[in-house]
Amino acid sequence: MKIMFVLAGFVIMIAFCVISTSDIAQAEVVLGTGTDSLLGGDLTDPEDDGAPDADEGYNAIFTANEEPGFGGGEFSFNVFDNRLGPGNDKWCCGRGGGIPEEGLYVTAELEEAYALTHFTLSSANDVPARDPTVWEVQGSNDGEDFETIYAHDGDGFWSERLQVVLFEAGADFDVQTTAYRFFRHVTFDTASNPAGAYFQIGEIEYFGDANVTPVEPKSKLTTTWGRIKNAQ
Ligand SMILES: [Ca+2]
Ligand SMILES: [Ca+2]
Ligand SMILES: [Ca+2]
Ligand SMILES: [Ca+2]
Repeated sequence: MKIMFVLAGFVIMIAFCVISTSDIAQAEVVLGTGTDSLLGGDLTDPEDDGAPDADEGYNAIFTANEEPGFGGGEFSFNVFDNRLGPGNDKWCCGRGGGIPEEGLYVTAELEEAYALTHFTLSSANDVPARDPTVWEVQGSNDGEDFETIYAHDGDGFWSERLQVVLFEAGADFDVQTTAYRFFRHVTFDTASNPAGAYFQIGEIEYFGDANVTPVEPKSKLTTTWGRIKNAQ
């Protein structure tokens, strides 16, 4: 009987440790403001040698359902120009008439598939009312059917202009066991939508693992329990 209580105690202790660990995970880490606070070397340009005005040096094919292109305007591909600043360093400001039901999206097609490990999203320099409030990061392997990887619920998370915020698998979204070749950012709403100039994003960086080994969530608990049993 006594051994039963000891074992029950162990189980409660282990469960408490597992729950505490998941609660400790920090969400939405602010890295700083401006170009220097970007992580750099993301999947769309690992060498950071992209020349946006010429659209050269990038390691991804970009597409968008609004304002495709880099140079010459505040176009959508400027979220991958490795810069945070005024003018054309951002994608701005909405095509008028409000955000369509499908959202405003920009897609990066990579040469090989990666499981998303973390990404950064940065605010642009204009008024906060144009910042995305409801948005998703999605993955696909055919560029047509997309799965939601991360969905933002409408809360504001930028406290400054040109601020770089990090979102991590295991803290902000599920650890990925599926690798994707297409990553898409979709904005469904902003505070000022649908009036006037209602949209802006400064920069997006995606990071991933090309060789994912799925982790069995219960393996740690099973191993610990096995050790306890063996010790009896
Ligand atoms: Ca490059
Ligand atoms: Ca524009
Ligand atoms: Ca940019
Ligand atoms: Ca980049």
